[in-house]
Amino acid sequence: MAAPKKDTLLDWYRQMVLIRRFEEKCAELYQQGKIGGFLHLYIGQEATGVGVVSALRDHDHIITAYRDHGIALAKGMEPRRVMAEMLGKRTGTSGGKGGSMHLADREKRFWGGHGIVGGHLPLAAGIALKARYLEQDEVVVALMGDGATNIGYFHESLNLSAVWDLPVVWLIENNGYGMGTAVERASGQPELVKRAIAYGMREGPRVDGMDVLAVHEAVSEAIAYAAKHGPVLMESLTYRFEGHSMGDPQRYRSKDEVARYAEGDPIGRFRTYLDGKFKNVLPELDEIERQVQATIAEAVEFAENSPEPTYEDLVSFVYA
Ligand SMILES: Cc1ncc(C[n+]2csc(CCOP(=O)(O)OP(=O)(O)O)c2C)c(N)n1
Ligand SMILES: [Mg+2]
Repeated sequence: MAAPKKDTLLDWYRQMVLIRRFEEKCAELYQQGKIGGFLHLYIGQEATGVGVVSALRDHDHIITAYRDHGIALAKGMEPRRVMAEMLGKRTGTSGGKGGSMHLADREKRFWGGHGIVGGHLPLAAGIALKARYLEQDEVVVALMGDGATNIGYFHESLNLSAVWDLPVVWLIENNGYGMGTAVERASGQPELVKRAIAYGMREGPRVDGMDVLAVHEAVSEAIAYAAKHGPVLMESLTYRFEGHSMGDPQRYRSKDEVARYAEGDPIGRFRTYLDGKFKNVLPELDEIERQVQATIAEAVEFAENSPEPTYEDLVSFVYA
């Protein structure tokens, strides 16, 4: 595969930094009581999100679970409107009704943001069935956590996708844990990608999820395969640096383990890669960092100064 151009690589860097800083700010706003409900941070997993989204063609679809801020921002949803959604404001991407776990953008073919573990997998199959039925060259990338592979939705969706040769890339973001349960404690076969064999679909690869280039390349290839031949099950080996959600005491892992993974921070790694590849690029990366900080500051200001939803908002779009 041809190496992406410098501008493209710097844009991936920008996206990864944007996700990181956006979420650090969200954690702060959560502590201040300005964000309510659940908040699941993607910190540590940015290379997977940006690698996947950058591999999508314009007409492809993407869907994920509740750890969705990274995908929303990488898909180009406006940071200020995403921040307003986090704060439950009227100017948010779903008018403040969805919040952290339900970011979505129909025009960008980003179908959410879903709180029920595995609940979005049948939807992914359905979107792919539409594409196959109408003979459209569209692929669905369905992200899920390692924990989601043990729920019935996973079995039903993967099985049907193989039976009907649906154009889906099933991508397990294996961050080592489903809440406080390590993969090895929950799965008889901890090499999750091997489950592809049971469904008769293409297995793999199992990619280094902390390496944005590796993820981009593997997913691009998987999309090309799925468009032609049907489903693929692949896995991205990643790690979340923060708790499952805010307030997780993290008794299931040691500080040493987190520190070990932090040494392989996907943003730091990519920065080192860019520094080795392009002459005198560090000032450019620092400038990107400054621009991102300004974007976040502006997003917070916009969100905080936005109006709360009204009573009419409360009763609109309700099915009874
Ligand atoms: C059907 C269902 N059961 C249980 C839960 C509670 N729950 C929320 S997240 C989670 C763990 C999922 O872990 P994983 O799929 O690995 O995703 P990660 O949080 O690591 O991104 C559980 C059990 C839920 N939301 N939905
Ligand atoms: Mg997990």
